[in-house]
Amino acid sequence: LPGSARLIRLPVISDPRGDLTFVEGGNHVPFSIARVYYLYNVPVDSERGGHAHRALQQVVFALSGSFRLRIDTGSETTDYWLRDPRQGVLIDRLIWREMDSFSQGAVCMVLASHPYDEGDYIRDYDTFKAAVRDSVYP
Ligand code: T46
Repeated sequence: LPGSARLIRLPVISDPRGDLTFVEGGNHVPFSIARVYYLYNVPVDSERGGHAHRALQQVVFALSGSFRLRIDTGSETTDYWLRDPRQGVLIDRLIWREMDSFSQGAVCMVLASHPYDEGDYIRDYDTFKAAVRDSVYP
């Protein structure tokens, strides 16, 4: 749903050789995956995000290490401390997100529903709030 975020759990196949997790677009994530990107070598005091998207849906994972993902719907804020590579946060469109407190060596992987498009970003918080209002009361 637009304006919502929730945890997604991926399957894990464990045997004495280790763990294997997989993700299928349209199955474990509710969109077909058009893009994958990852953040790494992130300084501990770095802050990333600070924007929303008009159309993009994404799922954010900590493949290694940990970080905080702050989700802001415009009316409430939820912190997710991501540290389990099986568990991601599905971020629908029109959600403000901020990321910080990256542990040393953290790797954040993101699955995205569309290719990169700067025009899809809302980088101003008041514009974000107005877009949320317009989507709730069109
Ligand atoms: C998001 C959070 C979780 C590209 O050229 N292609 C890409 O696919 C991406 C993601 C970024 N870029 C360029 C755009 C900027 O010049 O890389 C530069 C850094 O991107 P940005 O400042 O947006 O990075 P973050 O970590 O603040 O945000 C990113 C995503 O952009 C955003 O969609 O939800 O990760």
